[in-house]
Amino acid sequence: MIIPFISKGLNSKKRVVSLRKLLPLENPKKYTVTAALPYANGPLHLGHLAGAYLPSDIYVRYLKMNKRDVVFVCGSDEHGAAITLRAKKEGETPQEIVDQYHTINKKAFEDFGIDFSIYHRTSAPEHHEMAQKFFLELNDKDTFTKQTTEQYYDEENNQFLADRYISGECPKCSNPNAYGDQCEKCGSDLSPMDLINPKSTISGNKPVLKETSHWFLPMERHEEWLTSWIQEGKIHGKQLHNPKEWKNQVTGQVMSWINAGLKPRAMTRDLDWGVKVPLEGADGKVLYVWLDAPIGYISATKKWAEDNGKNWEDYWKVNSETGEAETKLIHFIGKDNIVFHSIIFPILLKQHGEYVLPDNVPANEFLNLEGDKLSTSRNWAVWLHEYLEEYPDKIDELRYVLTSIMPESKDSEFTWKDYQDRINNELVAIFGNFVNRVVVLTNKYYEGVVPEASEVSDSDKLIIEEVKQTAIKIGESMEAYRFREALSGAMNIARIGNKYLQDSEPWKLIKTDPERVKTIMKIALQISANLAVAFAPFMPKKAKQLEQMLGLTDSLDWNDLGSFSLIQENTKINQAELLFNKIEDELVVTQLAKLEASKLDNVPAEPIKEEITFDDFTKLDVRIGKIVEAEKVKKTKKLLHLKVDVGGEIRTIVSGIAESYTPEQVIGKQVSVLVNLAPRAIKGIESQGMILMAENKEGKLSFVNPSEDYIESGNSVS
Ligand code: B3M
Ligand code: ZN
Repeated sequence: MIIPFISKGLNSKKRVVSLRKLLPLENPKKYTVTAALPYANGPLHLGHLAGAYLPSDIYVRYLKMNKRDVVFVCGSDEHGAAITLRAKKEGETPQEIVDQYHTINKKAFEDFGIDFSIYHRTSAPEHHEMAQKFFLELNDKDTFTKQTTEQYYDEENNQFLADRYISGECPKCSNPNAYGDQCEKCGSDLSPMDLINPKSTISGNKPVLKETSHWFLPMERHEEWLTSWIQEGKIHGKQLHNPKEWKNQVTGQVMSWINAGLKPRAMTRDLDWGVKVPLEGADGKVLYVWLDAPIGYISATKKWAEDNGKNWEDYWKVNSETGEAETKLIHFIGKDNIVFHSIIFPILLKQHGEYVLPDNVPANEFLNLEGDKLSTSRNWAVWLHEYLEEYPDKIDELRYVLTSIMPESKDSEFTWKDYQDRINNELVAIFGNFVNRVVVLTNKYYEGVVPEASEVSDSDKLIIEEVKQTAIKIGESMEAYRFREALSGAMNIARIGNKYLQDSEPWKLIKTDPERVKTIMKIALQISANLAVAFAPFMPKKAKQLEQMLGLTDSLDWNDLGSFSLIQENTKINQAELLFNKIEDELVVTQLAKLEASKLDNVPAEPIKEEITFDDFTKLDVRIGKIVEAEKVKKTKKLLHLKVDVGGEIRTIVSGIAESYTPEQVIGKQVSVLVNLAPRAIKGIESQGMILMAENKEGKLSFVNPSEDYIESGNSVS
């Protein structure tokens, strides 16, 4: 039910509000917003931003503009195999790795304008303390069952294998690189025993089984209430949240796991890096990182509350008298973290008994890059810290582009060409152009003093109405976590402004009807002020710059959106300055070249084979040959059956070049042939030699032969 806004034309201060039917927690006293804690084992890339950090920052900025009491927590996830494997690879300690990347990522978030209330870290002592206390409280409530089971073990490294220490084929989607706790491709939660052909990620060896004991979370015990909570938003008949506000792909994925049957999951590990299990008989064991890390949200809130004179329990616990939740807990994550935030952590929160449950988990899908998946290991990424170094003056532009392509309901793609087009065709040509014309003309006609408007025409009223309606829709999109849609609404206000100027042509009327121009410019200035409000959550720096250009000293809040009395008559605006600059082709070319170069840099060179002697080398007899016949070997993809003239003798050779060359392409080609290789049968054909080929990074083959003018069949190669 939308209660229509009350508008009395240009000077009404009436709030433009859209009150939806109020459901529980529709208007909570507080908001607890979390963003997934990034592993402190590497830098951040655009996929991280578009997945969890930009949407959460936009939402929190929107809440703060609505004067809501919100805490926005994040921090470094500093335990688990992701850290220790990186440390092993770099020859550093886990603490050295997390110290390095905690600092880099914390600064990168700040510079990009992600305005956390606190950016904490799970290696902090106060986190260990909170996690151990939380674990003990759960254990005292019989949350866990202690079980001795056989676990995979790497004998070469004397280490049990769980999580990212073991990989194998996912039984659900056949991803060959699934981990021992999760498949990142299909998101499924796994245990090491589920993996097909498991191998140690430390040594690559096939693991053996060895007994060990752990504290398991019997998730199957919680299936019933979880089902009701996810499907109806209810627990034991009590409405907690509105399930219709959850994204279908989130509830769908959670229900698929519940319907497949939840299984007990080990919540401790045989590791030395992490939060120690605070129990007798638990030496050498730490909390599973996915038990410890979400508690990091709580320990971060506690630290923030202590530093800001607040009570952290107000942001995490139900009211101790009424049992009612008085805060809205929202987890912003990527889709690979859904199981942990919609099943495991809620089980722990509910089991504890005093905590609120998430009101929503608006998980985003993945962002791809230039036609390929973003990949840290393949260095196929646009790194945030590098972007900030190269383009410190284009931060809001990147925020705009990433929000425009945000993978809110399906994977999406970042390309540098699209980045250029959106900045040039939308920010420069629509938003920047409109504002610039308004400010330039106001300075030109009135020396920057806001004119007194006279009669508002019917067409003016339509424009005002259209902006007000758009304002309502933007607010609704924001409340529903649809930030792409909200941003598009903000840009529509700029389009309305541009069209209004184009249609009313004040630059022509100024000679014949200066009074009319005063009204036009007054309305155009109000539309510009609306843009400063609408874009503030998305592009905070540019919005502030626009406010200053318009001489607005009081900071605007969300309820000003849709108002046409934001700029007072006879106040003075400032001189025009370009909000955005065009992106030149050269930037796109440079960045694409950088990505291509990273591809080459990134393929690990094959290790050089065992050393041979000169005598070994002289045994090789390589001749120049000419391919005189060629055909594909039936029922194979890679093989060509060749006849090669090696100087008076025709050799039959089977060669694996069919994926790089067709038979027609190779007939007549001069090639280098190893002619004294022992013959061998390949697919029933006796192959009498080998054609020497070069292979590039993409696996494309090409012939190895001297320059054309030097070649004659039968010549030897020495
Ligand atoms: N460290 C992020 C990841 O899976 C993970 C999030 C923890 S949020 C408590 O890449
Ligand atoms: Zn899978």
